[in-house]
Amino acid sequence: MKRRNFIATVGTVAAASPFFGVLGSCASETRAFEGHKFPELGYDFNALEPYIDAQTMELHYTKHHQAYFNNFMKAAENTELLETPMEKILAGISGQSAAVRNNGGGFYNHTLFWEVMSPSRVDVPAALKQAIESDFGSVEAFKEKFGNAAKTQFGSGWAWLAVDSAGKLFVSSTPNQDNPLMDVADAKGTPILGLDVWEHAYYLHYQNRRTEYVDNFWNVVNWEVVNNNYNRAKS
Ligand code: MN3
Repeated sequence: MKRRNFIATVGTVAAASPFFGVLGSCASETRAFEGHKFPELGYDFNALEPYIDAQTMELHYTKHHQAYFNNFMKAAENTELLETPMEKILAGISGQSAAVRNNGGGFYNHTLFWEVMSPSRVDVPAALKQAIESDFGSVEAFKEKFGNAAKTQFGSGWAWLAVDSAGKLFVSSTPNQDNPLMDVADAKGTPILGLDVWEHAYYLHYQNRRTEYVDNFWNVVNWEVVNNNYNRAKS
């Protein structure tokens, strides 16, 4: 596989995540929208082993995520969607086609997913820890709630930690490639952490053991990025 395409180092990601531009936030918030871009993966395919295996990462990124992006761009061709930030598209997704909903969602969700993972373990920063304790009781209680959402999502979908319009954290799950930004979501807000529980995300390594995959997710969460997402969602 063409590893040379994905040689960004972990340090580079921490310093300047390429995803912030795609998600249309961070310091570039005042800048004009520059179009939809397929993100770089900020680490090597084997970087999250043994929790997420290299083959799964490679297929997930180069095949699944790439396909969502390509199909979204195809659906957006010759429409104003090309010039519309993804957050805005998702907020009005009930007025879009199934192709835009599924592929735009898949494009956005995976971009966030790669971003919130890291090969090196990072503790939960103080600000986010305090908010989690305030809204869930404890970090352990939050992890249990999020884990349950991931484990009990029927069929394909995602588990989320998100911030609602009042700035409060909540846990939810969504089917398929939906997410809390969508106007069709039961629980609406800004996702700051997401876990893919489609079988393509874990089946090669874990087969039917989704529970084990979900429990191991905590070993690869990049809490620094989640904390940054939290601060942006609140501001
Ligand atoms: Mn996936």
